[in-house]
Amino acid sequence: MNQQTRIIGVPTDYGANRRGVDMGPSAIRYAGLATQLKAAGVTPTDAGDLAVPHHAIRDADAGGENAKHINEVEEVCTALADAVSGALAEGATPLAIGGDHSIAIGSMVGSARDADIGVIWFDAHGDFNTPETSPSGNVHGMPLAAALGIGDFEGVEWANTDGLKEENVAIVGLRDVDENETAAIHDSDVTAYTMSDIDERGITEITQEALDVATDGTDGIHVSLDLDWLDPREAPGVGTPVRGGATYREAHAAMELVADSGAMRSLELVEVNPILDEHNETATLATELAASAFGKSIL
Ligand code: Z70
Ligand code: MN
Ligand code: MN
Ligand code: MN
Repeated sequence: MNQQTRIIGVPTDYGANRRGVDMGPSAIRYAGLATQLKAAGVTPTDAGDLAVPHHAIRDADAGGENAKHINEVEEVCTALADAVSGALAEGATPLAIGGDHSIAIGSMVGSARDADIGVIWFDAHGDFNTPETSPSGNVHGMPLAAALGIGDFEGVEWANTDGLKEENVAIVGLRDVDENETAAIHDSDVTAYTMSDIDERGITEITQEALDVATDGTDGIHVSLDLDWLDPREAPGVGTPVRGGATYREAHAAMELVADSGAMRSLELVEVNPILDEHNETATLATELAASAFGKSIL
């Protein structure tokens, strides 16, 4: 097999409340991402890191009261969208490594530039806030609403994408959702699965359904993997750990089903925070899950 994948580092923490997630790309590379991808039978190339604006002194609350650092997020996501669509145009599967989850706006816009896509969003959180509903103002809690043009994000050209419909979005693993987000998710046409759904029906059935949602009438899917989807026992190095997450085996099983579908056109690994990690184990887990998503098999 000669599938090419292009690693795109996105060392930003402008969307998050806790610093340090900007070191994610280094940690994930150091954990052996390229080696893992080769073991999955794909040929990785590394495009290096995108330029992220640097402020020597950063006020945690600076820039846009309801959407902090939105200008920096726009700059980074616009560059990422170009890098993702550029990789696809050259026949490589883009693999964005974050960075906080705000980068997903760029990944989705880029992946959907010349195609109709679906999205599977593995996350403890809904990431469905808008600047008007967000309790924190952190843009990493908003990327799905941004790409879908919900609320304040309606008509925001750099963030919206015509190539993604709510009907083709599946969120998997919810266990920490804000009140306003619950209403917005219900009002939308996205499909959302909580951890209780996984407990009741099993990860295989839920992932298969999510794949059906995301592939229905689309050219392929973007897989967005927030490492806080996993239980903090497996993935302690994240900014917002929430108990009761996916196990190591559930996460691998889900990624293996993604690989079996043959539908993945882009992938991202986000929210790895090396400062909060233990011996780089969350970054290591991210590389292993990427390998499973690209089809690494045991036999
Ligand atoms: C909360 C907010 C969040 C992480 C997303 C949390 C957001 N819903 N945290 N991803 N790690 O502030 O919007
Ligand atoms: Mn997230
Ligand atoms: Mn999350
Ligand atoms: Mn609707």
